[in-house]
Amino acid sequence: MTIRKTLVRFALTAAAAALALPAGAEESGWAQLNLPKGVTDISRKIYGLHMEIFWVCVAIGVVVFGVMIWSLIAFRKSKGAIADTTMVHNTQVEVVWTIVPVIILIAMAVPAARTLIEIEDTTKTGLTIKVTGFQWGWEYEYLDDGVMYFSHLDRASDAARELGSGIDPTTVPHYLLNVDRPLVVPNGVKVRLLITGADVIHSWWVKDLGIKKDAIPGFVNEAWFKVDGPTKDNPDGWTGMLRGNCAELCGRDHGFMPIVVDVRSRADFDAWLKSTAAEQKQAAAPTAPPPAAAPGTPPATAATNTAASG
Ligand SMILES: [Cu+2]
Repeated sequence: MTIRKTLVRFALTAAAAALALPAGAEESGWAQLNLPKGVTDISRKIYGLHMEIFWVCVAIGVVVFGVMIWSLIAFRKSKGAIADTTMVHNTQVEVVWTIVPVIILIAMAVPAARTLIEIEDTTKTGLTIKVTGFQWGWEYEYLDDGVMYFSHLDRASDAARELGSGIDPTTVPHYLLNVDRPLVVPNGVKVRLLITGADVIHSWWVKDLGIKKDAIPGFVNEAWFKVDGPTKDNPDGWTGMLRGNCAELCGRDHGFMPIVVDVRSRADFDAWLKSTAAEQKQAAAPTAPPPAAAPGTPPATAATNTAASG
C-alpha cells in the first residue's frame, strides 16, 4: 500500500472514530464533534465558556492571519516594497499589543474563574458516592446506604474485542461504551463523588456531567453534579444513560473500562436503592445451618419427590 493510500485510510478511520465518539444527551451529526452541552447547569456553563473562548480565538486568528496575508501580498518585493524601519521598537505599537491581549485575557478569566469556583463547591450535597478506579473497571459505593458494586465492560463488547473473535464490532450496541452494572443516580439531587484509585491513576470522565477527575491511589478527589430535575414541562426531570471513559492511560486495558451513568427520577432511584440495599444485606447475611432431621423420618427432598411422582 502506498503512503498516500495509508494516509487517506488513516484519515477516514480517524473521522469515523470521531463520529462514533459517545454522543451527548441530545447531540447528533456535526454537533457530536463539539463538546456536548450536557445535562447539568455546570456542563452548560463549561460549554458556554468553551464556545465563547472558541469565538475569541477565531476572531484573533482572522485578524492576525488577515493582516499577515494582506501584508505579504500588498508589500511584496516584486512590487518594489521597501521595509518600514520606523516600526522597530515603536512604543505606541508595543503598548497597544500588550494592553489588548491583557483585556482579552481578563475578559476570559473572570467568567472562567467564576465557573471553576462553582465546580469546586462540594457543599450541601444530597448523596455521596465513592468511586474507585481499578485495573480494569470501577467500584461504586453509596456510603450512606451500604450499597457497593463493581462495574465492568459488558460481555458483548468484551467478546467482540478479543483478537480474531470474528464478531463485527459494529453489530455490538454501544461497543466498548457499555457496562454490566451502570452507576445509578437520581436527577435533581446534588450528588457528590469521592474519587480514588486502587492500583494506578485512572480518571473518571463523563462529558455530559462536565466531570473529568483523576482517581489517584492514596488521594480522594471530590466532584459533584446535579442533573436537571423535574420542571413544569418535564415532571420527571432528565432521565437516560450517559456514557464516558477512563481518561488516564492506566495500562493494558485502559480502553476497556467505560463508564455508564443511569440517571433516574428521584422516586425510581429511591426504590432502586432500597431494593439493592436489601438484596446486598441478604446476600451478606450468614446462611443458617439446615435443621437436624428427627431419626426415622425420611429426608424432606425424598418425601417431596415421592409426593411428586405419586
Ligand atoms: Cu483506567
